[in-house]
Parts: sequence; C-alpha cells; structure tokens
Amino acid sequence: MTGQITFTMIKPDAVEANNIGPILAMINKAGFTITAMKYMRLTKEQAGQFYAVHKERPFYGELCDYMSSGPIVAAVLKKDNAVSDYRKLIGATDPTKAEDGTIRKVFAKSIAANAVHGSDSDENANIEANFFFSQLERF
Ligand code: IDP
Ligand code: MG
Repeated sequence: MTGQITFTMIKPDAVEANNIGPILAMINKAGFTITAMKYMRLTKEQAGQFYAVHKERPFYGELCDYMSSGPIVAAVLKKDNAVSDYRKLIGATDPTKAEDGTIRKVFAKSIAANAVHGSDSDENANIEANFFFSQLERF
C-alpha cells in the first residue's frame, strides 16, 4: 500500500473566514485521520522555502506574501492513497474549475487564496510533513 500520508495547510483566507472547523470536518468525513497538526504563521522566507519549486513562476512573490499574511493550520493526514484522494477532495487549483463538493469549490476565494494546500506526490508529502513537524509531533 502506497501513499499513506499527505500534507495539508488551511490557508490564511480560510482561517480568516472561520472555516478551519468546516474544512477539518470535510477532511475527517472523507476518511482521513489527522496525525499531526499546528496553528502558526509563516514568515515570508519560510513560505518562500516551502514553495521554492515555484520560484520561477510569475505568481511566486504574490504567493509568498499571501501565505505569510496570516495564520495557517498545517496538518499531516493519513489514509490509503492519501495524496491522490486528498487532491480529489480539494479540487482544482482554480476554484472556478473545481468540482462541486470539493473543499476549494466550497471555500476558496480565488486561484491564489484557494483555501487549502495538498501535496502532489508521496515524495513531496514526506518532504512537506518533515518541513513542518518533528518526529515528536507526529503520531
Ligand atoms: P496546487 O496548490 O493546486 O498544487 P500549484 O500549481 O502547486 O497548485 O500552485 C501552488 C499555489 O500557488 C496554488 O495553490 C495557489 O495558491 C497559487 N497559484 C497557482 N497558480 C496561480 C496563479 O495563476 N495566480 C496566483 N496564484 C497562483
Ligand atoms: Mg502544488
């Protein structure tokens, strides 16, 4: 069985809109177990490190400003096929293209302020989980 874990963030727009609870409820309802979680604010530098893969893209500066603009919730989620099942649950990057019932369709404000992050591969899920959580913080 591959893909036991994925990494997510509830982004500043969704935290600001008091949607932490409803988003976590959707995550649990879809069968994911939370195995690590914290509420924190990233510095612009930390956001830049997290999204370093996008540093050549035109929206990189805007993305780093946005992701450090307010607190976020970071979490590790466990489930069989966690990465692909969670990408399905969150929906397309652009909420206008996200399917009905997905987290981004319900909660995202724009392509930048799109409510949640979800890892795109098993390898990145591990890198991202380790970026945020020590071994002592993971269950
Ligand atoms: P993903 O979050 O669905 O994996 P990525 O392409 O990895 O999408 O982009 C990372 C994040 O960068 C997106 O979630 C979104 O917040 C932001 N982003 C992506 N494309 C754009 C854009 O065209 N304009 C502004 N922000 C964008
Ligand atoms: Mg991505």
